[in-house]
Amino acid sequence: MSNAKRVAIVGVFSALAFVIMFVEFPIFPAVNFLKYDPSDILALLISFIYSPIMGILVLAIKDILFYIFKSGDIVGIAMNFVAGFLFVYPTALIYSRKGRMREILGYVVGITAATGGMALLNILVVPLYWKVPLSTVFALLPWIIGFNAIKFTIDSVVNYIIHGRVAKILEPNKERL
Ligand code: RBF
Repeated sequence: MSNAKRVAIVGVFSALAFVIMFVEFPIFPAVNFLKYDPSDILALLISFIYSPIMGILVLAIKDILFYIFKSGDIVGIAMNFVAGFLFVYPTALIYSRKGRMREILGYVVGITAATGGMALLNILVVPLYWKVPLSTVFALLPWIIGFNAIKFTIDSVVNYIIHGRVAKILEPNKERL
């Protein structure tokens, strides 16, 4: 693939992911600071079709744009980025076009890494961010775990269904398994 095409594709997917992030909505009222948006799917698509690093680049660019033009909340954006990274990077590394079972293993590891990692990170960050005692975070922990498990399961299912079709559009001449 040419460098120009690579830059163009990362640019287009980052811009699309940035726009898609505006649909964000909470899943559980108890933790309404956690909002679902499907933008990480674009980063996962790119990480599958091109490389894990290019997917992380899409993640970083859309988060920087969202921080500048919408949220202004550095903690929220940083949490969104870390969650996306913990999901996309291991999933894409394990996948690397090695077949359906590897792909499903990738999703399971990615969902587990993001859900477990974000549970730990929220235990550290929520008391500082909301100025609440540690006991409050532990009371919210089932919702936090449920949110991340649902978010990344939805992203996995959508990616599983569409990544082959998207690959054919982006790379029509490439040999595939
Ligand atoms: N996003 C996630 O995907 N998983 C998380 O565990 C998570 N924890 C967050 C904790 C705090 C205190 C904040 C402020 C945000 C968190 N976010 C998390 C990001 C949130 O869902 C949303 O994407 C951003 O706040 C941007 O609006």
